[in-house]
Amino acid sequence: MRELGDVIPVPAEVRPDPAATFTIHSGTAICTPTESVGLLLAEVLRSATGHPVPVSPTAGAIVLQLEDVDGGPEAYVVDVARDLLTVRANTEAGLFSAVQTLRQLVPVSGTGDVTVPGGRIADRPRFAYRGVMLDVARHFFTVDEVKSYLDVITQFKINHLHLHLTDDQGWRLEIAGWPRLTEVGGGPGTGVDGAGPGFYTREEYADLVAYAAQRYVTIVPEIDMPGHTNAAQVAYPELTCDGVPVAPRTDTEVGYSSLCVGLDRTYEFLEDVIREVAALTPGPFLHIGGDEAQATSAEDYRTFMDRVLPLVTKYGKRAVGWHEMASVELPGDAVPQFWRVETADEGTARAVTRGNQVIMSPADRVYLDMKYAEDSRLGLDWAGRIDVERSYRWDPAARLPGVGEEALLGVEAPLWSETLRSMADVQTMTFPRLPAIAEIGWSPRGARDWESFRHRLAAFGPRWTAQGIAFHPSPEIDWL
Ligand code: TNX
Repeated sequence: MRELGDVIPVPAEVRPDPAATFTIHSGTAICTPTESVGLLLAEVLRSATGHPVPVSPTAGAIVLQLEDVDGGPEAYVVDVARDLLTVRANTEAGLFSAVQTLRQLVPVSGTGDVTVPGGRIADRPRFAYRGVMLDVARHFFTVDEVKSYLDVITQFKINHLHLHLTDDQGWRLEIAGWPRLTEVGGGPGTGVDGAGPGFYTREEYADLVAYAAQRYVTIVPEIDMPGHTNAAQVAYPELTCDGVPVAPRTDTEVGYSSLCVGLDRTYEFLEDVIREVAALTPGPFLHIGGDEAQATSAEDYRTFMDRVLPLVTKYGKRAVGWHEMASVELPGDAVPQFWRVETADEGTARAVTRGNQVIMSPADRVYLDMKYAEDSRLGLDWAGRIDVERSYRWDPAARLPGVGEEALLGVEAPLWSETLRSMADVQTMTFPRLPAIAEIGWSPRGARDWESFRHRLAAFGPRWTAQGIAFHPSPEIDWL
């Protein structure tokens, strides 16, 4: 049997009661008015035991209920007693968080009774935003692949999935009125080395958004601009300043493309795109990229952002942008996402003094596309090599001068896909580093400890194997 606190992210409060073990047996049922979360828990417990685990609104020894608990919308309390296991939370998202905790306390699969250690867990997140980014522009991943990824990352209480939908090598979301974006930009030969074609129709994207919402995950769509726009300009030469068609690109250079800042057609295009993406996305965020705009002058960049930021507001969304965006005056609800290896950034700090919140994604700590070690088959190394301890031993509130705890919306781990060709590749780069970053985003700073973490992480080797998830067997961990 696992110990009550053997969970990632480590819970805020754990009080074991060794006298009160709960047994899931063939007669155990889940009692809950919240059927959606009840069914998810039932699925987990059926797989762990082979027992039927019915869900009912009136009877059962496992009780899930909505009730006031401390700690905000995702907080929950689990009480494990001898004959009763209760879960309380303010919201369904909180109950879902609790289910992810319980999930780690039972086997992935098996047949026969399973015991859950007794005691109380009272848990709540440190940050509201705990994200992962997947680059579907450099290499496309299908809706089913992304759904399977959501199934794994939610186990670590990740609640935002940022999709990098457009870049120089591809455009992956259908936009009404601009069919060539995806016909050409998502067609054969797109992606790095021409190896990652594909795009989401509007229906497919809506299906993905709904699937994420059922798991309490907010999709954050990114349309990168004014740079990283070669694919759009291949599809529509009218989006270049001279109207001359540009060649498709499948290499990994960055910083060479720019939308034409002085052209009215640019903003007609962007208004169509922003309106569409906003309409398809129920979540509050719309990411406008803004990174590596080396082909746009500083003055043009400012002109551009001053026209585009109001469009995001006009269609009811909060703009997120890579932190270069903070070189301009931002609306108060805009969110710069810090991504570089530097340990200071003037624009981000200035935005914080004006009240903006920040997402932390320092590349030297959380970039899931960095190599683990010199001999890693996958990944890049411009921000260094990142093994688990390096992902774990840092704090988002201590990274940038002027950007403290109160300024942080949260933490996100981006996974760029230049070197990736399959979901197994995606999994290998994600695990075991994502659990480290998830713990930074969720757990209280004082509850974190590297030795404890590496011990808890070791148990996930066999769990991932049982789930069919590829992972890097980091030598820092004594895998079980
Ligand atoms: C930098 S991070 C980029 C991406 C690359 C990535 C590779 C950022 C905002 N821009 O265009 O894919 O490095 O690690």
